[in-house]
Amino acid sequence: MSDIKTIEGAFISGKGNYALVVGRWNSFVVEHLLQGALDTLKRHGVSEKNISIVRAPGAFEIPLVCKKVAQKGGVDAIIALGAVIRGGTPHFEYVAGECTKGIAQVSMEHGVPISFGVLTVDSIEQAVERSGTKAGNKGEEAAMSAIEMVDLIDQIG
Ligand code: INI
Repeated sequence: MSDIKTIEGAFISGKGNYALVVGRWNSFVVEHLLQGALDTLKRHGVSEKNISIVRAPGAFEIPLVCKKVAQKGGVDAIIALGAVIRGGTPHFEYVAGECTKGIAQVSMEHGVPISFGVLTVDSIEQAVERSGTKAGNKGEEAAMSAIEMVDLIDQIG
């Protein structure tokens, strides 16, 4: 047996208050991410009264919405959901880059875990694959990571 103390998050039933910040763009994909995240939270015992959904116009706005939610308080983790799909112009790079950077910045600034369930993909096909078909569901993965982080942060104290 080892004497090393290991701290790791468990998937404790029902723990924590969660906000899902959801971009409206590409809703045909994002709504599946949202359903996956909600299903995962509920199957891990999180009560509906401890879940809120906040809609943002697009991925570019997600970081500011996360910041306002974090500032208001009362949430243990935020789950950011959206889909940025590459088009024929550099627009994709700016939106995906700012969204990713902004989310990381807000999480560090406020000490609130924000899980990254924003798809950044080259095609609609890749987006569909990652929203509940052959490559899983990024919304579910983001919800799992949020549940784990809530418990981990609680244990670290
Ligand atoms: N927003 C997205 O969430 N996904 C996209 O693929 C996307 N594209 O491709 O343009 C997108 N753009 C909108 C952006 O997030 C802002 O809402 C908009 O620029 C207004 O600020």
